[in-house]
Formats: sequence, structure tokens, C-alpha cells
Amino acid sequence: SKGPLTSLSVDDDEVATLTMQRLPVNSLNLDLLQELDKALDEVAKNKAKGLIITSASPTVFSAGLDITEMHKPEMERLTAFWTTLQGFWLKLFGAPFPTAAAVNGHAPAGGCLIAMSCEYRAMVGGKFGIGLNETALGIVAPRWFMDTMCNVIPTREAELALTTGRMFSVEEAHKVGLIDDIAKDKADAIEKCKEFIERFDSIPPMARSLTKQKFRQSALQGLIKTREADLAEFKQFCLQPQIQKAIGMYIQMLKQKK
Ligand code: CO8
Repeated sequence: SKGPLTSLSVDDDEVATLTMQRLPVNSLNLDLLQELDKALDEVAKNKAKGLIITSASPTVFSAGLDITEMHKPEMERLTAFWTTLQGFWLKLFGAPFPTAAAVNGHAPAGGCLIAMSCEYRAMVGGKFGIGLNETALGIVAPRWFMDTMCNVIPTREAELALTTGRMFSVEEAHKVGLIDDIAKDKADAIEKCKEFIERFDSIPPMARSLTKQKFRQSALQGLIKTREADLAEFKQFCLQPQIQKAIGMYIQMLKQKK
């Protein structure tokens, strides 16, 4: 009964919009990650001028990784899950075309990672949170999550945010530079993203993209060179009995919240 988990459209100005629609919370399971990854190939192939990522939910951009993928996992699927996340991040963070996130709701953990991997973020004002909260859940974000945050906010702020598992309010995120603009609503967020992308209209694309690559090269290489070890570390961490127990309890907690 699962339809497409994303939709991709391109407007008259050749700006592509990728909408995550795995409701209710766009938690990133293997299937959604695979679709997101394919969508990036599609955008590159169609030579869109830039990409905006947003959500079909009015309150959640993405709840981050689907925790159920990490609970009592089947080994082959767990490997595919993490490998797909790595590959998707490499493609998004290193995308040659301009990327922007219209963050129209909560963006914890993996949701924040997607937003931070883009070059620009407009977040809709409201009682939403954005941040890497892994530490608060007793899990350790991989080095490349940290590098992604350090590309957006100062290292000292990133270290403090990660060690405390801090979720930023929209205003706090704006103040520290984790988001670039606060939008009135989703349409305004998309408009702001489009304005960002169109700033490059008069810049030669090749020079633009090579410049971006140089800024991001060390973070990208950091994962490319350690991909196997990163996967092994993730699997080993995930399978520890006390981590399995913590994940199980967290799933229960989320379910009982209402
Ligand atoms: N994974 C799976 N299911 C989820 C997740 C998730 N991340 N988040 C929410 N759900 C489920 C809930 O259990 C609930 O299910 P059900 O309907 O069966 O009860 C349903 O989605 C709706 O959730 P809520 O009622 O909580 O929805 P709200 O709109 O009230 O709140 C939030 C939305 C704010 C997004 C809230 O759901 C939330 O805080 N979710 C958890 C976010 C989170 O902590 N994510 C961390 C994921 S870990 C990660 O991304 C990086 C891990 C790095 C790995 C490193 C290992 C070494």
C-alpha cells in the first residue's frame, strides 16, 4: 500500500522541488533514502538549475532516521540502510547544482542533516525544533554529521550543540546561523529558497560547482576514505545489547507520547 515516498517537480524556471511524503513524519527508512538518492540523480540528469527539498507534512520536515530500521535489524537490510544513507549524503552534500531546504517543520537528527547538507535553509516560524539530538538519545553522531554542522555554524557552537544534543528553536537556529532565514509559511520558504538559487543565474556553473567542491572536499573525502569503517562502526554500535534496549525504549516512548 505504499505509494511513492517522494515527489519531484520542476517549475518553469527549471528549479526542481523534491518533496518528502512518507507521512506522518518522513522518518528516513531504507525505501525513502533510496527514493531520495534516485531523485538526486534525476535532478542532475535533467540539468535543473537547482534543487529545493521540502516536506508534505505541515509540521515535520523529517523526524530523522527511521529508528525501527535500527531495532532488531536484519543484517543485510541494516547494511543497505547505512550504505544508502552514506551515498545519499555524499551526493547531496557534494551536489554540483545549488541546493536549498525549505524546512517547514521539525528537523531533528537526520532531518537536520538533510537541511544542513544544502547550501541554504529557510525555516518556517513556529514551535519547531532543529538540531542533532543524537547524544541526548545515547547515540553518537558519526564524524560526517559533525563535519556537516561545522560547515554551517562555528566549530565551538557545533561541539556545544552536539555534546548537549541540543534542539534549537527557530529563533535560536537563526541567531546562530543554523538556518539562514525565517519564513512566514511553506510558500514563503520555497520562494526564499528559489531566490537563493537564482542568485547564481549570472555565475558560470562550472566555476560555481568547483568552488563548492573545494569547500566541501575534506568533509566528503573524510567519509569516502572511511566508508567501510564507518559502516562497521555503525553496525557494531547498533547491535550492542544496551543500545538495542535503549532504541526499543525510545520507540515505546514515542508511541506512548500521545
Ligand atoms: N523513526 C521511526 N518512527 C518515528 C520517528 C523516527 N525517527 N519519529 C516519530 N516516529 C513515529 C512515532 O513513533 C509515531 O508512531 P505511531 O503513530 O505508530 O505512534 C509517529 O511517527 C508520529 O510521531 P509523533 O506522534 O511523535 O509526531 P509529532 O508530530 O508529535 O512529533 C517529531 C514529530 C517532533 C519529529 C517527533 O516524532 C520526534 O521527536 N521524533 C523523534 C526524532 C528523533 O529523535 N530522531 C532521531 C533519529 S536518529 C538519527 O536520525 C541519526 C542517528 C545517527 C546514527 C548513529 C548511530 C551510530
